[in-house]
Amino acid sequence: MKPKIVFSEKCLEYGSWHIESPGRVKRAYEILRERGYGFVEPEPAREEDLLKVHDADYIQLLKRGAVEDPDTPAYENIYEYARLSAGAAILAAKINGFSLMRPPGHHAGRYGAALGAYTKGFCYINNIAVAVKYLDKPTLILDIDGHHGNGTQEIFQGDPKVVFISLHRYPHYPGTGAYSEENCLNFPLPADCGESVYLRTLEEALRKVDIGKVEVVAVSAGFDAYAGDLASLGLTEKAYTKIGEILASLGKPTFFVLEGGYIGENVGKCIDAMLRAFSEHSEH
Ligand code: Q9C
Ligand code: ZN
Repeated sequence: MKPKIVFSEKCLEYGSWHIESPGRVKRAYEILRERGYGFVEPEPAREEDLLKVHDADYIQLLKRGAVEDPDTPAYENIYEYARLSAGAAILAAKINGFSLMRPPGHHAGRYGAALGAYTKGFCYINNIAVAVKYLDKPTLILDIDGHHGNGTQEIFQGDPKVVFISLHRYPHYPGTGAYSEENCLNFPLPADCGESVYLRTLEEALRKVDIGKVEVVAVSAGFDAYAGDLASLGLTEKAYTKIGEILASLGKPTFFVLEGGYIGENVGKCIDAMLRAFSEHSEH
């Protein structure tokens, strides 16, 4: 059975001028609806769930909207939108689904902008981190967004329950992820490296993980490594099909949280490619 999509139209209410636009998610939603996916509505995360990941003072600033940076605007009610996106990640974790929500999260660190970056890269709350802390199980976080998941690394570095793998374009925003540190395994890749380099690197990365100790796989599912997108590594749908097969071969409960990917048509097609391959190759 294909994973369910966690989605609320509320996430389309703000920011139509920004590259991290409602249109990208709306288009992806339409494609997945046409292709027969089932949908479930999220609820906002509770503040206590956010506080397992973020500093209380940062959450207060977010409530007041005092978190603007050059990439990441202080939209009206952004706290509520961010809380709903985090709640959707929690629901995806509970049902092994795919959270198709915005804003994204993997550049948000404990105090806002993570690991020395100047901006939060369109992120407010680290959604996948909230979901992983909620489950509180030994987890492999695989970040396939084309940018380094610097916020996720900052939050989980040194955490014995978590292994974090990120494949990303380098040098590129946010500037981190050039090398591995402790439980955070980073695989910097040159622009437009292409699918065979990417998939070889992913398999090498997964070989480094003691998979017997992993109980959950959490995928930071960004699609801006797609050819021509913001962090292009030259991938196409075919690569996401292979990623879905590789994830299925791990044989673990798996959930997905949308990160970047700015060409909505591609985002929808790649989600379908990945989830279809994942479900077809998973044992029932
Ligand atoms: N303003 C995600 O894909 N670009 N974020 C910085 C200088 C930031 C990407 C360019 C890209 C952030 C979730
Ligand atoms: Zn990205």
